[in-house]
Amino acid sequence: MATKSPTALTSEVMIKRNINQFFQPLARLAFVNPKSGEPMLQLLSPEGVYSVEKEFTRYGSIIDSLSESQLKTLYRDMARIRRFDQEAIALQRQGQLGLWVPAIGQEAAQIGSGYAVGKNDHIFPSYREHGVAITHGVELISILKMMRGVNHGGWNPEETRFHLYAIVLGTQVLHAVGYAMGVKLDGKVGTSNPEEDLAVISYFGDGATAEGDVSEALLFAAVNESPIMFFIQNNQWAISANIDSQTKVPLYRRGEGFGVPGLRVDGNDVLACYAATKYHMDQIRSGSGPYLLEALTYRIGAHTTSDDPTKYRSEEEVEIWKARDPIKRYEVFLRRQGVDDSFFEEVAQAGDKLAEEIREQIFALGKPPLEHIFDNVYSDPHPEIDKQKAWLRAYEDQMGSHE
Ligand SMILES: Cc1ncc(C[n+]2csc(CCOP(=O)(O)OP(=O)(O)O)c2C)c(N)n1
Ligand SMILES: [Mg+2]
Repeated sequence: MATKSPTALTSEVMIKRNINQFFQPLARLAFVNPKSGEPMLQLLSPEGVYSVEKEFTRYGSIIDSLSESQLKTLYRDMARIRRFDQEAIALQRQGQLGLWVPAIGQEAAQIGSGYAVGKNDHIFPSYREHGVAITHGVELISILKMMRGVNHGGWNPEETRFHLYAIVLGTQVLHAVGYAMGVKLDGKVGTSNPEEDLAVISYFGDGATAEGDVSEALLFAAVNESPIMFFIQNNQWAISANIDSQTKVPLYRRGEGFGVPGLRVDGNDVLACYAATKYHMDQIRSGSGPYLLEALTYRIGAHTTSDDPTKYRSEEEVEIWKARDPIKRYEVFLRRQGVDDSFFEEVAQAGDKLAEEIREQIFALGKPPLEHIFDNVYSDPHPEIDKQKAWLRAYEDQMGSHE
């Protein structure tokens, strides 16, 4: 990738103006302020300027090897997932979805890291990783089906290696470590054949780090030298609980006491997220043991469509993080690389088309057979479940609400 010299761009000037707000210290957020002095891998500044500090050369080399088409894909998919998110919020408001979990603001952390996960690797997400999902072939409508309640999971993890969403915080991290321990026992790590090796990555939030499951997972991974990456998306809020109430040290250091080293990455910098995930997943696959990445980012929207964040956080804080928008920042970078308007127009049009398709697909979904609620509770028939099924069937028949 050849870096071109900076050119004057209107959007860049606007971004710079906003950036001046960054440096107003937010006392409450002392150690999550990117200016706090904590080390952080950043390859793309908020102004969209690409540079690699000497100590981070190994990450820069990964970006240097990306083609123009790969660089464009990162943009295309960040824009795609944001548009999808906006449409999903609208669909929920129109009564088409029971709930929606927005990931706006976290696109770089998800698309960047997602594309760095290898073709044999397994991914254990929480419930907000829609961006990671699309980098591994999960169809967007599958995610919506689950949020509409027409099935229990949405996709087949055997096909995508992207496991089902976990709503109970931190549980997926233990599942992931268990899987990683199995991978090692199967001799699929450090075989010196990169085609064979595989690793595991688990995504979880800042709030989930306070769960006992996550501490247990870190310890099991460390003592068993399991091939797993712990990927924390620190969006700084766990519903209404701020990061201050979850930790006394920066989260990239959370694994240290267990023996799991870590790194903080600018979670709004798609190139840093890609490079760090790629570098450390490659290492893990070849037998280096577990590693932890903290992607420092921000949840721009509500926790879910059932939440009202204006009740617990200031507009000023949200504005500061909007100015660090991962997509806008990357657009400035691409334009500097010589990517012109026609590409961005094409992406915008693809977004309109996606919105239309998603609506058509949602409206075409029928109601699932009522029995499905009960069918997967136990592997064998159970008299109590049969009783409940019969009761619900009679109730629905009486109400005439389920054909
Ligand atoms: C064990 C458990 N406790 C509480 C909840 C309720 N809950 C759902 S999401 C959430 C906040 C999680 O925050 P974080 O881990 O930072 O992830 P984010 O939602 O910000 O992506 C809570 C408390 C839950 N799902 N599971
Ligand atoms: Mg959070």
